[in-house]
Amino acid sequence: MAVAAVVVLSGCSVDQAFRFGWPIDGITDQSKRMFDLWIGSVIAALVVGVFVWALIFWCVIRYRKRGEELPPQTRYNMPIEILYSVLPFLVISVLFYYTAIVESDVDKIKPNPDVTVHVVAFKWNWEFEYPDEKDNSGQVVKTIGASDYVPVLVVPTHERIRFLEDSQDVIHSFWVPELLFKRDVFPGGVQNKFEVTIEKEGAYVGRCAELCGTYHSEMNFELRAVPQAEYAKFIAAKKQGMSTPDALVAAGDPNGPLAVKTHPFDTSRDSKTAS
Ligand SMILES: [Cu+2]
Repeated sequence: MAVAAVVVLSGCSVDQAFRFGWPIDGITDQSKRMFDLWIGSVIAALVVGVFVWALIFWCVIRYRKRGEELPPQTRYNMPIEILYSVLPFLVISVLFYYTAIVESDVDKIKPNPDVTVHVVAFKWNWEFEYPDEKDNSGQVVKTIGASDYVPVLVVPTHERIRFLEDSQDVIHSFWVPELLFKRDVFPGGVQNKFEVTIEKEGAYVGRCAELCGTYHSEMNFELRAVPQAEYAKFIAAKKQGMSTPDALVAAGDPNGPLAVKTHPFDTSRDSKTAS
């Protein structure tokens, strides 16, 4: 009854209930490994929990008060003392082992990524450069956000993308919720990096996840994961000197030239609307 009430009253679907609090479907292969770790940990916790509840209820019922006489007091029972010292250590060892494996896998930087994106964060927007792609005049292909333009970061699906991160002023954090991953962007030549392979096409809102000043909450961008062929068309259009919206139209992106998951903020000081 209690479990059913929690599921029904919280408005969770059955599918969500069996995610045991996992936030959203990730779109990368890395997020699937993290999901598996989460489910494994929850099942381990439930097994321990059910065992402990069973012991509690058994003690409550089997040894309930039957009279005024004090029952025999057991102390210094070595087997039990050793058992409840060793068992928790075993439990955390197993959790640590699998966490370390998944973490090093999610964090892995392999040689020769398919696509490299240089993320440059600044107060309060983003610049995305493709260092391997140069246009006709020898300039690196890039997209820069402005107060009236949400930068759209176009990347291909099913290819390993390496993100290199630099900040021009303070610490920001690159976060696309659907990646189930975020990483701080540091100033001062400390370059963070990570790699993902995105498996699901779509438009996803990206945010700054590190409080970086007045307009931190407006520091949004959009990630477009597109098929390889469309990505190639987009890059070819950018190399000809097109703007990112024009290149998205030229590549035939179904989501259109401008961000669809977020919008530019109103720079008017009288504006009261949030992003
Ligand atoms: Cu920021």
